[in-house]
Amino acid sequence: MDRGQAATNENRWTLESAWEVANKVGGIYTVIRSKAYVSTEEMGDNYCLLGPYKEACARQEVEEADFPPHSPLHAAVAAMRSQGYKLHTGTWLVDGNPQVILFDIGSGAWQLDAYKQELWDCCSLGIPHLDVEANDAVILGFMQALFVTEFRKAAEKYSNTPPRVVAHFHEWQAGIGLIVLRCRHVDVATVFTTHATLLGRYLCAGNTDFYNNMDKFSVDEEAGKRQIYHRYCMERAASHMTHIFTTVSDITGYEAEHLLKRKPDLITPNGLNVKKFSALHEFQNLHALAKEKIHEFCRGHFYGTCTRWPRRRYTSFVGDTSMEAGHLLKRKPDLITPNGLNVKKFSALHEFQNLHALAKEKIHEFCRGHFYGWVFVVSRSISKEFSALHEFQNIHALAKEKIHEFCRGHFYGIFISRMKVSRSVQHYTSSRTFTRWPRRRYTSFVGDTFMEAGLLLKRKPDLITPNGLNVKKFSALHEFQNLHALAKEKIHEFCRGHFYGHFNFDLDKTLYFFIAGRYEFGNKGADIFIEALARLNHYLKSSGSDCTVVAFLIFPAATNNFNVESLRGHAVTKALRDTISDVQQQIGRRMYDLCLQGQLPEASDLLQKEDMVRLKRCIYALQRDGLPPVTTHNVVDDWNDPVLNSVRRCQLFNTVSDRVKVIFHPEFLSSTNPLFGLEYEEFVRGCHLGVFPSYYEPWGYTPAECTVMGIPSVTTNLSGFGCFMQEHIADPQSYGIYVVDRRYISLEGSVQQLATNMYDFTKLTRRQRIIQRNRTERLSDLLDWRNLGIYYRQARAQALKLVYPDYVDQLGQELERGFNYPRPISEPPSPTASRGTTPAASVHGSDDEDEVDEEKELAELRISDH
Ligand code: G6P
Ligand code: 1S3
Repeated sequence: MDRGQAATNENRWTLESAWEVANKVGGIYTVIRSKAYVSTEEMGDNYCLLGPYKEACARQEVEEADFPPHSPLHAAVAAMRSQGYKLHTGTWLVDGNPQVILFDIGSGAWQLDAYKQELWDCCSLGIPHLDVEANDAVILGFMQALFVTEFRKAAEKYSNTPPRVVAHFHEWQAGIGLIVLRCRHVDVATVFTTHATLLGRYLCAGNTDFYNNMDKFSVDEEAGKRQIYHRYCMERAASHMTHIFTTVSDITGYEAEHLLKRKPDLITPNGLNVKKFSALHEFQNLHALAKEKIHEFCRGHFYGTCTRWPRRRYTSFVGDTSMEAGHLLKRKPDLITPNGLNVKKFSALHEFQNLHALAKEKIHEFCRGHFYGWVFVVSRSISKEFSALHEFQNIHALAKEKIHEFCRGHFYGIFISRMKVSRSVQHYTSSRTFTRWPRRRYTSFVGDTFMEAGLLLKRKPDLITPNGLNVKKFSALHEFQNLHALAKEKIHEFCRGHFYGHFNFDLDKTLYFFIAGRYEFGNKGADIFIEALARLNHYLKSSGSDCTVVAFLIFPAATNNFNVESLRGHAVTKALRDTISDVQQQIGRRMYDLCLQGQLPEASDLLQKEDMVRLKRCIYALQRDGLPPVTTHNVVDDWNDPVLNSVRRCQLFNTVSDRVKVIFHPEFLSSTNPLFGLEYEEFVRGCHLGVFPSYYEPWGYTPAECTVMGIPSVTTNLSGFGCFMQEHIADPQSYGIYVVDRRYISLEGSVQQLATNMYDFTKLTRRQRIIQRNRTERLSDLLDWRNLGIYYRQARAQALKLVYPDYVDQLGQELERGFNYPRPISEPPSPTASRGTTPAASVHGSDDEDEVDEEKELAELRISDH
C-alpha cells in the first residue's frame, strides 16, 4: 500500500507537538527528527508536526510552503491566520520530509493574561510572571489547542468518514496544549510522552540518593524548594489528563509513577533512523578498484568507438579545406574563415615558462624510457637553473598560497574579497597500508599432473609437491570499519598536534575513549569517568602496558575561544608535515633518476644537507616548556569548572609517564573546528569506546548512536538505553555494550567496575576489537525506528480505542504479536535469541564462513583472566 494510504482511507490523523520540532535543543529533537521517516511512511500527509517558530533553526531546516487547498490542514491554518496568529507552514528537510507548522509565539503573546486566567479557572494552575520559558509554553499550548480545534472541524468537512485525530504531546513545554484540549472537551485522542521528569532531574543533580528514596519524597515540597512548582504542576496535569501516558524507558516510568503519581500505560523507547552500510568486504573493494583500471584500459583501447567516451580532437587547421569543399560539395566557398584560438595571456609569473618546464619534464620522461640502460644524465640539466625559469616566482606563488590559506582561516565569515585563489595546488596523499588484509581463501590444486608426468617422462614422481600461494587473509571488513580507520587517522593527526614535544607514545597502540553530552557533570557520570581514568592510568602503568588511552571529554561550557598552546601545536606539526612532504618528493625524484642511471642510491645522495637543516628547524620548533594542555579552550570559570577540578584532584596532567591522557573539549564538535575538523559523527566513528556512566539518563542517545556506528560503549543500569539492552540481550558485554551497575552497588563499587571494564578493553587485541565492533553494529536493528516505531503506533491506537470504542485497529494483529525484529540473513542470530555467553554458542549457525570463523576465533581469544 502507498505511503499513508490506510490513514487516508480511515481519515486518521496524527498531530505531534514538541518544543524541539525544527528547534535543536537536546535529545527530543533527535527523537522527533529521526522518527519522522517511519511516521510519514505510516501516515503520509496525514501526519504533521507542531512546534514553536525558532528562526535560526527553522530558516536552515524548513522549506516553507502552503499546504494543498483540499487539505484540512490548509483550512485550519487559514482560520488561525484570519484571527491574527502567525504560522509558518511547510516541510521539514529531514528524512521523511514531514509536514510542519511552526507557531510564532510573539503573535499570540497579547493574550497571555487571558490564557493564564483560563488555566487558573479550569485547573488552578498559576504561572508566575517572571518565568519566560513557562509563559512561552502557555502561549504555544493555547495556540496549538486552537489549531487542533479548527483542524478537527475541517477534517469533518473534507471527508465522509468521521475523522480520527490523535494529538501527541512531548514533555512539559508542550503539555499545555493537551491540558487545554481536554479542558475544552475537544473530540481528539491524546498521548503524552515524558523524556525525563523535571523533579527527577533536579533531585539527581543534587547529592541525593535518588533511586533508593523515590517513594519517600514529598514531591510538592521538593518542587517548591527548587522554585519549579508551577512547571511541575504543568507536567503532572498533562500526564494525568492525557488518554495514554508514555515514558521513554522503564526507569523513567518508575520515576513517573512516584514523582508524577501516574504509571505510564506504555513504554515508547527511542530509536534511530539506521542507515545500514552494505557488508562490503575488502576484496570487494579491490574488485571495484581493479575493475576501474580495466575500464580505463577499455576507454583507451576502444576510443572512437566508445559512445560514452568520445574521442576528442584537439587539432584544428585551415589547410586545403576550401579545395576539398569545392570538390566534394560542388560549391566553392565564398570566404575562408580561418580558425582562431582562445589565447590566454599569462602575466608576470611567466606562466608560459612554467609550461615549458612542465612540457620539458615530459620529454625528459620520454628520454628516460628511451635511453634506459644508458647512463644518460638528464635531470642534472634542470637541477639548479632557477633564473631562466623564474623559479623564484614560482616559490613566491607557492608561499603566497600559504598566506592565502592563513587569510581564509583568519578572515572567515568576512572573506568577500576577490582573491585569486583558483590556481590549483598539487595535493599529495600518502596511501595507507592495511596491515591486516581481509581474510579469504583462494584454493589451488595440482589435479592430474601426477598421471601426466608418469606417462610422458617415464618416471613416476616420488612425491607430489602441490603448489601453494602466498595467501593474504581477508577478514570480513565492513564499510563502517573502513570509516573507523579513516576517522581515527584524523584523531591521530589531532593528537600529534596536541602532544607535540611530549609525543612519546605509539599511535598504533593508542585507544580513544570519550564522553559527550549536555554539561550535567554528575548526571552524565563525568565524575566517575575521571575517577576511573585515574585508576586506569595506575593499572596501565603498574602492569607495564604499552597501550595509551586518550580520553576526550566533550561538554559545552563557557569559554574564551581556543587556547594558544593548542593552536600552536597544530601549526608546528603542520609545518613539519609540509616540510617532510616536500623533502619526500625530492628524495623520490632523486632516487628515481639515480636508479635509472643504474646506481643504487646512497643515503647521502638522497637526503641532502639542506633537507637536514630544514628538518632540524622544524624539530627545534617542536620543543615546549609546559605539559600538553588538559583543555583545548580558555574556560571562563576555570577554577570552578567541575571537569577541570576533578582532573586536578586526580592529577591527570598529561605527563610523559601518564598512560592515560585527558583532553577536555568544552564545545560541541563541528567540521569547521580548526583542531579536529570533524563532525561529531565522524569523531565517534574514529574512537574506540564511548563511556557514558550516567546517573540520570531517561534514555541516552549517545551510546545508542555509538552502537549503530559499530562503536562499543559503556552505559549504566540507570539509563533507559542500558536497561533496554539488558532486557533484550543476554550478554550485552560480548556485543560491546558494557553496563555499569550504578543502582545496586556503592559509588566506589561503580567506579571500580568502570575502571576494570576500561582496563579489560585495553587488553583486547586489534583483531578482537574489530570483531567486537562487527557485533556491536549488528545490534543496530534493535534500535531502528522501523522496529521501535511500533510502540508509538501502539500508543496512538490505544488512545483512539479509548476515545472511540468502535475504532477498529487495522494493526491489531501485528501489535499483539509484539516486538520482534528480523534476523539478518547470513549473520549470526539476533541478540535476543542468543543465550550463550558468546554468540558462538548459538545453535542457529550461520551461513557465512567468515562470520563463523570470527565467532570461533573470538571465543578462543577471549581474555581468560577477566
Ligand atoms: C578497521 C579497519 C582496519 C583497521 C582497524 C583498526 O577495522 O578496517 O583496517 O586495522 O579498523 O582497528 P583499531 O581498533 O586498532 O582502531
Ligand atoms: C532527554 O534529554 P537529556 O539529555 O536531557 O531526552 C532524551 C530523548 O528522549 C533522552 O535520550 C535523554 O536521556 C534525556 O536526558
